[in-house]
Amino acid sequence: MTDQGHRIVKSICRMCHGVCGVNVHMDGERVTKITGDRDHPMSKGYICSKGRASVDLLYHPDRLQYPMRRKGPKGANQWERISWDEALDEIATKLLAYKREHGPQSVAVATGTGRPYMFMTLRFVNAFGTPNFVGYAHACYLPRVMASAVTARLPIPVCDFYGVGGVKPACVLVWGCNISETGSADGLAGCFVHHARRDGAKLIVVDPRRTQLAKKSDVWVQVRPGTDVALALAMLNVIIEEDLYDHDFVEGYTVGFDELRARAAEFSPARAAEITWVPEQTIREMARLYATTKPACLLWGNGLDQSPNCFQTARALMILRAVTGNLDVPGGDAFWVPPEGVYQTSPFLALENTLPEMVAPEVAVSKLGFGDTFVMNPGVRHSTFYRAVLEEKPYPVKALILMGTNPLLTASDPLAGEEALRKLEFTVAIDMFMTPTAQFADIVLPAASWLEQDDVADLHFIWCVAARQKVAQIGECRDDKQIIFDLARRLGLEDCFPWKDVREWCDYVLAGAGMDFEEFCRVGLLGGEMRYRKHETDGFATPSGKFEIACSSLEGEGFEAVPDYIEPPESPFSSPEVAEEYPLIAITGAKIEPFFHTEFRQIESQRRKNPDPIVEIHPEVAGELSIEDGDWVWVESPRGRIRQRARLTPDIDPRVVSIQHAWWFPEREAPEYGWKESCASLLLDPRQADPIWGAEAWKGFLCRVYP
Ligand SMILES: Nc1nc2c(c(=O)[nH]1)N[C@H]1C(S)=C(S)[C@@H](COP(=O)(O)OP(=O)(O)OC[C@H]3O[C@@H](n4cnc5c(=O)[nH]c(N)nc54)[C@H](O)[C@@H]3O)O[C@H]1N2
Ligand SMILES: Nc1nc2c(c(=O)[nH]1)N[C@H]1C(S)=C(S)[C@@H](COP(=O)(O)OP(=O)(O)OC[C@H]3O[C@@H](n4cnc5c(=O)[nH]c(N)nc54)[C@H](O)[C@@H]3O)O[C@H]1N2
Ligand code: SF4
Ligand SMILES: [Mo]
Repeated sequence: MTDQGHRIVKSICRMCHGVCGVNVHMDGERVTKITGDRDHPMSKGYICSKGRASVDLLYHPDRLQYPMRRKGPKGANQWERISWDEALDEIATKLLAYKREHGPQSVAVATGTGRPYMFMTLRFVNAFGTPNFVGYAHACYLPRVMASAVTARLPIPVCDFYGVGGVKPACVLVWGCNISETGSADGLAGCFVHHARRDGAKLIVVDPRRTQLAKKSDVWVQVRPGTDVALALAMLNVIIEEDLYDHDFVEGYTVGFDELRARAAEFSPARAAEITWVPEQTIREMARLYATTKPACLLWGNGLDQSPNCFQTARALMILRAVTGNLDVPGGDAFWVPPEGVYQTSPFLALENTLPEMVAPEVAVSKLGFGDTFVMNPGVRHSTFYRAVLEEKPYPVKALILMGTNPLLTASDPLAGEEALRKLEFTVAIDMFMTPTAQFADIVLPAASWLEQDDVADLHFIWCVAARQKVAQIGECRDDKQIIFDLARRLGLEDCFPWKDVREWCDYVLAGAGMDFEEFCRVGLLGGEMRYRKHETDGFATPSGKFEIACSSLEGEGFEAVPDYIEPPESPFSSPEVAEEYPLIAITGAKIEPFFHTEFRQIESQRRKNPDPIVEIHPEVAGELSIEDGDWVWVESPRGRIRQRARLTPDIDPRVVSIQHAWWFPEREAPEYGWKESCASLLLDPRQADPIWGAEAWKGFLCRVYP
């Protein structure tokens, strides 16, 4: 592949959650372009615009390149360059002093979405001894992981699009997931749904918006936001009444089917049609199509996570998979077998690796936390954290480490967040760019992008690990894993972090598989040996030994053992007085292809595709409100008001609007970069939460729109 200095390095993109195999084109030491790798089994050549823009990110002039210390007042954007040693020594000295004087819980760590170093962050938090791990566990993915865990004691099931068992899905039910824009949501490359469709699979899409996939579907189910569990229960009603369920699986491997039958009987398609706004006939049609087309897989997404029904919705979808006999069968929803001997670092598989071996029992996560009462959820919500800082209850919080997160733009209660950030004594931000949140830091550390990292990329619950290779070095940027090693050494935590550098760590991960990182880079990928229908030999590791349709751990905590529906607390039905003033249902944060949450707005190729924040609204409603396509409009909830541009589209329910999230304008003036103008966080209410999980209604609250 070498030709006058031109060479290609195989790697795994990480501009999103990253499963795409790519060719990194190098001219000498310089990365010139990224292309899809046709030979890669994870993505078969697919690449999106973000993947291609990796080069622009890598060499972006606004990248943070050196550690910096704040010199002026907080938020004045005055910084001085310092060395890594100075920065790390100062951080370690401060953290140790807080630990000594106020206990480890006075230091909190906040992380963003799952990133390659998540495992290390969890390990760090546990080793340091703080339970205060602030992040998006309440809003993203983990509820589905935990719902799978309490129901089946297995990792999250993943659609088996690959045909390793000799069969591919004949029906794909896509539920609250827009994988053609979100690319690789939840460890799966989006192209596979399109391939399945091309190969003739039936397609059902449950989404309040007519997405690209919905346009290609056999049945598009335009559900009212937040009511999915009622829809799932009505499907179960039809499936049970018409005897379309898998008797062998239900009788052999489950507990609680009778309770389910009784609950489903309460959700006739007629009743569910009133709740969900999905016509009765559509409910019957989707239930029959899904239950009778075998094998079927169910692709779920973030559309379910951010609702007061979040946890029970995920449970209900697990049950749908199980009673139709699609769990762990070829072409259905697989529980992948990870590659033999490879140390598991996917944070969700590795929860058990990170926690017990590290945590002193007296500081186990959530025992000392801030009083969030969501027993199933190990994370701390931002709103809870901000309140704890401001009120110093249940104890004072002194320091915060922000590891790759921009919560003022991506979590609720951002104005309280701003106050809390002003109040904290010491804040460290680790990021690739300066952000509105990082502006409140005392020390800022420059992080490496994926092209500057070596990694044994675990592809969530996919069947393989793949090599990501460091090909560049920008300024003094460091891989987050290395930053944690360097800090841990200074904090006396070498026992938990015995690795000198990232290479040594990668070798450790691979040792059980009998190779080192160098060899792994030559091999590129290590796959597991898939076994289907593992329950036939192993049963389920739940307390009952069965797949728990009626869930004993939920029942033990005083919750409904079988999924039930609750009306969202702010809705036309539960709060008609609010609906009078705020008549539209808002969903926020349907992800869009060019950006990753707050990221890439400074990259020209990406910004060009979506220069301004957009709210989608139906033309009929827009007409009544005298709003034209492209107009700047106010979007207001009982919490706040922002400005976005109206996009008129018939592809959304007239009673619903879809608001882009995470907006800021890096080109505008520091420290705020205009974030208070258009950011959806200002509209959210942390009190509208799932009683089991603490998920907030970021999809499905009330708003109004006006010129
Ligand atoms: N209203 C609303 N809000 C939402 C959502 C929604 O649907 N609606 N979605 C939510 C979801 S699902 C999630 S997961 C969260 C995500 O929330 P965040 O993770 O906070 O958002 P990002 O913008 O992805 O990342 C934050 C910062 O991390 C930096 N970063 C990126 N990669 C790295 C890295 O490798 N190392 C380091 N140190 N920094 C890095 C970026 O430059 C960026 O400044 O947002 C949530 N916010
Ligand atoms: N380009 C890009 N890719 C990303 C990200 C990104 O920011 N940009 N973020 C990454 C992250 S952290 C995540 S969590 C994933 C999320 O990726 P996905 O799982 O695809 O989730 P979303 O895009 O949040 O929402 C999916 C769909 O849910 C619909 N929806 C909204 N409310 C409801 C509801 O109440 N019920 C149902 N059934 N559907 C609803 C929305 O209209 C949307 O089309 O994407 C990842 N990939
Ligand atoms: S979908 Fe994600 S991993 Fe694939 S090319 Fe796009 S950004 Fe990279
Ligand atoms: Mo997410």
